[in-house]
Amino acid sequence: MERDKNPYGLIPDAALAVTDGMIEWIGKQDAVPSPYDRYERVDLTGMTVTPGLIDCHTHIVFGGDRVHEFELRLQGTDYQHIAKEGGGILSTMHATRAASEDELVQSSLPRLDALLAEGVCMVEVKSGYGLRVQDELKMMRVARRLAAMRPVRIVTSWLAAHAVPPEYDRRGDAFIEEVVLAGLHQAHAEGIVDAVDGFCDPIAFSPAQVTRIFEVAKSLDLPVRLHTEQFANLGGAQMAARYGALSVDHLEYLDREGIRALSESGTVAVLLPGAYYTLRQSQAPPVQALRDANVPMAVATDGNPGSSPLFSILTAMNMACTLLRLTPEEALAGTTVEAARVLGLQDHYGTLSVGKRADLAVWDIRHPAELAYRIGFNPLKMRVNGGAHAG
Ligand code: DI6
Ligand code: FE
Repeated sequence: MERDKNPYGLIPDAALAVTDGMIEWIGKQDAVPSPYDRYERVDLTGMTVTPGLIDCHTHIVFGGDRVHEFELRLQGTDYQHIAKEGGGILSTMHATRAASEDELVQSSLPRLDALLAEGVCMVEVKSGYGLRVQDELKMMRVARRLAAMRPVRIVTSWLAAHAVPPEYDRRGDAFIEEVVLAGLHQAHAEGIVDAVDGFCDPIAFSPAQVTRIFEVAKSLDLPVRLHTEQFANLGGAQMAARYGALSVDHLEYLDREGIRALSESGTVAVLLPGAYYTLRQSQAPPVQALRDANVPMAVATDGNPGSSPLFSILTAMNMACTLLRLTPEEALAGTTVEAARVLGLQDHYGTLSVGKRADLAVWDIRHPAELAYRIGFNPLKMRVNGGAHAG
């Protein structure tokens, strides 16, 4: 997935050497330098090796489920209406508050494992279903515990500004001070938060409110990201770009000014086709305009109980192609090199390059375009995490 090479940066008949969890050499098989003769060899004849996949936007830690809302939506009730009636994110909030840390670990593990089974080596996990300091912290601790239980890197985002809980009804600003920011300081001190996220939407927080959060993030030296332009356009993308946001996510209602701002700030556009599909949205994110403006695009599952109960990165890639018209190459870049950029880790992850971490996915396919092609079929042969065989 290195740029300025063949499509996909593909090297036919390749070999790579791994030492101490890092890629030490990569090139053609017939050009392997002789010092590597004494290395242990793994024969991957006929396979395709890609960077370990990266799911850069998930909410896999949560309590309960939202299957009843699935039924309601199928009968015609819309997502925002369910949210306004106290369902949606708030329904998951109740279940998440009620769950212990151990229970959340146990309920989240199968979702994490489903991602790993498809070659994912790094997963971002957000808070945002506690909406009280102690429960937001609990979610972040669960994410850190998951990282210790599986060979995977987990990156956490503080998304306390996801919805206003009932006890702060009509007091969004007080919620931001007393929960979002008070909790952020604690989470930061505890070392359990890697980035700050928010939801900028008429059913959530205004750009002015998010600005307040981003100012504090900046003072703590934490990178920012934003869920924005999902159901309406409040100018969240421009605001996030002003803060040098790593990413803006969803973007169905992104406009020209937003695209211009992103192209200037280098912010990655994260496309979440699972939510677009689940909510049967009629307006797709402006992929061609993003491409024309050279805005990098990532693809993620948004795995969550409501708007995107999708825990398959390969399906997200397929949907990104079929529903949003990405090329299979863009879809793979979106779950490797661009996803690494979203997490601020592009120097160490996301391509098969000398000096980067040896996170590899080995597939029983002949060409990388096949990854986005099939639906509900998993050709993963082997996952390698930091040079170690990981299933
Ligand atoms: N937009 C989404 O699609 C997720 N969060 C957000 O801000 C959905 C969260 C949920 O419905 O539980
Ligand atoms: Fe999300």
